[in-house]
Amino acid sequence: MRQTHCEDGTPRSAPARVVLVGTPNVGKSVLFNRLTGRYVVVSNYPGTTVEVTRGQARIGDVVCEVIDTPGMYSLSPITEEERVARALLLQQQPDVVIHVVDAKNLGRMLALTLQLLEAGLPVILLLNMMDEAERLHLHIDHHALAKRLGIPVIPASLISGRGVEELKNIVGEYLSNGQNRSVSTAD
Ligand SMILES: Nc1nc2c(ncn2[C@@H]2O[C@H](COP(=O)(O)OP(=O)(O)OP(=O)(O)O)[C@@H](O)[C@H]2O)c(=O)[nH]1
Ligand SMILES: [Mg+2]
Repeated sequence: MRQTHCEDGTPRSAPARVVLVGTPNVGKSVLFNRLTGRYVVVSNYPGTTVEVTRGQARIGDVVCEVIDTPGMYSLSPITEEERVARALLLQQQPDVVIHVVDAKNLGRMLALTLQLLEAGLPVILLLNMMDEAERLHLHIDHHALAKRLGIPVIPASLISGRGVEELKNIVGEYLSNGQNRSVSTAD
């Protein structure tokens, strides 16, 4: 648990928060379903018609809230969906941000990873759709990429569950090490 504040300013404990981000159609919702249990809430983000799905997960010893965000291409929002995703990232102090990308189009997707890092967010990069990338004989040196970016980079194929256990282990480490971590909320 960590301290946040209620609307009247009094402190309260809130569950750790894991936010899933990425462009449309990369597998965020498949990951959400793999991480969360039965208690899933879908609601419109306040003041918008954009739906946000939240669920609970137990990762390691920590019970956390997982938030599935609408697809976004950039932290500089153009669409209402992107504005909501940006607000979820910058105003809700995530403990972990999982950037899900399509490994087949990695080059195009890393710009958002860099923006997330520049915003000071605790990012883990998940290279999804490795099954398709491998079918195309694409080789990705994820160790070198992790070194260059300075964050964990995990190859995965969420549709079959590949990479999910490794991801959970790393998220668990972030959650147990970063209980009092404060994240830049600069807008
Ligand atoms: N081949 C393959 N397909 C996958 C994998 N992961 C997800 N998919 C498929 O990719 C499609 C998109 O997955 P979603 O989870 O809906 O993607 P999303 O990121 O939530 O998309 P938006 O909600 O539109 O932003 C679905 O048809 C999935 O079945 C994977 O590892 N391999
Ligand atoms: Mg989705």
